[in-house]
Amino acid sequence: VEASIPEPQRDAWKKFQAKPFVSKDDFEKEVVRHVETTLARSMFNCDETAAYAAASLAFRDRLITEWNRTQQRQTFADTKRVYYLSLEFLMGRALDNAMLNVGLKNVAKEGLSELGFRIEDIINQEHDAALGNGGLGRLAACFLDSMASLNFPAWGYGLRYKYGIFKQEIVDGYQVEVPDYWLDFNPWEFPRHDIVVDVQFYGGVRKYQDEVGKNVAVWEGGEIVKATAYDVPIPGFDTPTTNNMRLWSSKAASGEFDFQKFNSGDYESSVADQQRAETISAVLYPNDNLDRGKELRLKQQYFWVAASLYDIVRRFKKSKRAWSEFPDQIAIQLNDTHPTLAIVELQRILIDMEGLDWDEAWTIVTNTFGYTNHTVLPEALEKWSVPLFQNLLPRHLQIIYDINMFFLQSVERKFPGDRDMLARVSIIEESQPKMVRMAFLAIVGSHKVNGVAELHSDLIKTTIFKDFVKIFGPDKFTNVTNGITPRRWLHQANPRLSELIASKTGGLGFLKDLNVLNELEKFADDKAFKKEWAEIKYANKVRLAKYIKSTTGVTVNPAALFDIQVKRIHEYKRQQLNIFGVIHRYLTIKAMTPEQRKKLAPRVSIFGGKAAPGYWMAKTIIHLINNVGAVVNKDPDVGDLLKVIFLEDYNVSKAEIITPASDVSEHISTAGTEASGTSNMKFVLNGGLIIGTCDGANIEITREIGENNIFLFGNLAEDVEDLRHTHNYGSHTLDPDLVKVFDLIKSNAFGDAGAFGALTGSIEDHGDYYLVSDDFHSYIQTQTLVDEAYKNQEEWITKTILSVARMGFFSSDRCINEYAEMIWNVEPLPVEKGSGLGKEE
Ligand code: GP0
Repeated sequence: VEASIPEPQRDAWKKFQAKPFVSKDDFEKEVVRHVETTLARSMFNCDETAAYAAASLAFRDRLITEWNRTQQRQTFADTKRVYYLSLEFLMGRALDNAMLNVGLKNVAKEGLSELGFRIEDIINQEHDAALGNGGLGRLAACFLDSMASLNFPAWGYGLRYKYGIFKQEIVDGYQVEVPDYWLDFNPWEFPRHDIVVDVQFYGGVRKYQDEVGKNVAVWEGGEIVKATAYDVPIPGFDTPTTNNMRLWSSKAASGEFDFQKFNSGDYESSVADQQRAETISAVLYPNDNLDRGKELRLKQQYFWVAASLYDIVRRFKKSKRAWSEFPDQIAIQLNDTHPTLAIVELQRILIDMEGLDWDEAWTIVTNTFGYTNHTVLPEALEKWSVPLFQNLLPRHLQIIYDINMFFLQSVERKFPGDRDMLARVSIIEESQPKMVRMAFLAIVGSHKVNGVAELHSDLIKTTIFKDFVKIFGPDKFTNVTNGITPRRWLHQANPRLSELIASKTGGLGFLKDLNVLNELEKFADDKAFKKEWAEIKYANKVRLAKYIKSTTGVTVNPAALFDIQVKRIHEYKRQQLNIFGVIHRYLTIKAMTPEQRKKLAPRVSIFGGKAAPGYWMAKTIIHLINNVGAVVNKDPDVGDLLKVIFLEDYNVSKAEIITPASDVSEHISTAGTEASGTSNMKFVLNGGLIIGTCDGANIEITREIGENNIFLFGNLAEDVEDLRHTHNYGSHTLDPDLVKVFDLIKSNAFGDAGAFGALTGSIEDHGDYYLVSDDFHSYIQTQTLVDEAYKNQEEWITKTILSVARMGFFSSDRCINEYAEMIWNVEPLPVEKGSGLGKEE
């Protein structure tokens, strides 16, 4: 309150209020000002980096003005807010997105051109903000875009990693990891040195009864780490709403005990304390769909959760409402189990700090949280050892035990005498050592649990969370099928397609209501339209071909069929199936007569994706892909008929070039393993067909676009268990075509076969857990259908148009509306249009 300017002086403030630029001249003025003052340069030493910096600062000023207004508007309206807690936000680049969302990209383009720069070159200066591993982190980024675009009062909370996901280099066919130091120059964040939260670790708990006989627990001792807030503005598309992503950065608490050490001559150890504290937010763990149980990771989780909740509670307390109104004002969504400690932390704040009764507090807690599950893979389900917890967060462990006790008592009442049930659902696993099962804690502490595609949401109810459906009833479990933001994944990544669609559907409205794409159905057989459509695809392929040439040196023919699989490298995602298929194609081509070869559609198989540094098998797959490429790409018998490319360092900005250039893309996980997939949606939305298994969102994509427009293959999820059983206990004969592929590998055709022994062995000798052999025949057959279909370009183009026309459902706007209605119970805060928005559509 003291910081607020008194009424009589506010006129001066209003008079000199910052005004966001709208015109080209004003933009140029801002750029020049930033070059000449903020950056201390001039027209005589302004390179592209400086121009990028200045252009970004100009847009940042604009965003922050709207950010301020949005925050004031939301505070004033005092309606319910959403907090999206995610340990990953895979944002990619911000400048292009900001320009498009505020509708000033053309202004910037002309302005930059008058100042002597090409906008593409400037955009390309930006370092990706890569604070995520893959789908989960990118989903969080798409959700932020949608929440802002739909005017929801919503914040993202995350960690400000000094190092995002590593940069991948390929050296002699092997993946090498290089640290990604991205904060060198980051104009998109605002350090809030005034917003600092103390976070406690270690120590012990003292319990006593106060004068009135109430049990009191005091967590004391241990050490304090400071969390500083860094804010990143999130602009909505075609709306002034600019939301906030708040990322926390760690620092040692300087003060008494530091000072003591210093005075006692222990300077070195106080510096070491500082460094140890900074380690907390230093690096993103590079695992996708895998839990490693490292202590530092648990420290990260609590650090981020404690700071975020302190911030949320502080904001709530300013409103002076009763605690019981907390869930009416606040919805917190847990992106996977990583932030599950928030449940425990809120309970702790309410009972230990604010003096509420357990039951009263617990009602508030459970009504506040929702939990999103992203996987059924057992190796990805988080568990933390009890001794580790005991040491790091002693009070939280006690509260977890209490939560578990009350929960198990309620189960006992519902299912008297069912000891097995109690053991199965206990939040504490009775292993050696005991483990805290985070997913169970998340379920017990939330009012809704959702999966991310229909099949996945059904699977969690019938497998890993089956007992909880019996306990809480089926209504606690729901589905929100994932989506993607059409702003980044169509408008930004594929501007020409976006423009063509706009010209036929009456403007850019489809970017706000993706179902408008439906209007394209009537052009599916329109000659002229199809021609333009095909030209755009071709141009996007030319762009990718150039990129391939410049990064790998390999020349690919843009008229060939581009077959793309880009995602994290994982056995369950089955890049090995793809590369074995490629080898099979290679064998087929080699056996063909020149006449037969003429009839085959030339193909470029493109791979990209990172392997977790400790995931040996995934690295072996990358190695094999590269070695196959090295042989195939220079085989004169093959020529243009087959090229195999591995694109280094797949990330968001590269995805923006790759996605629009596919003819087919591969989404071929073992049925039942990929929770949703989201790149499948991106590819179809950009006019590519997909080859996929009946898994994740592929199933819903098929339902929407029609089964004639997708190449489905492989065993079904319901048969996977039996097949695995047969592999292990019955007879397991490999597919004969796959045997030929293995024979070629073993003949050292792709370098020393010893390097790939573990990979072929996992299929031949170790049960083929991911059903590569079982699906191989069906996969090869389907690839042949793709070849055939591609020859009929007229039909192919029609299929792609119809598919795009039917993709409206997969907008992340639809997801956010579903979350808002079914889980958060929040309303958007509408804004009058035109307040400071750009003039472009
Ligand atoms: C799921 F469990 N996902 C995990 C994880 O640790 N990391 C991750 O990215 C992904 C799923 O694999 C997904 O199917 C899904 O679409 C995404 O989370 C978002 O829900 C990959 O696309």
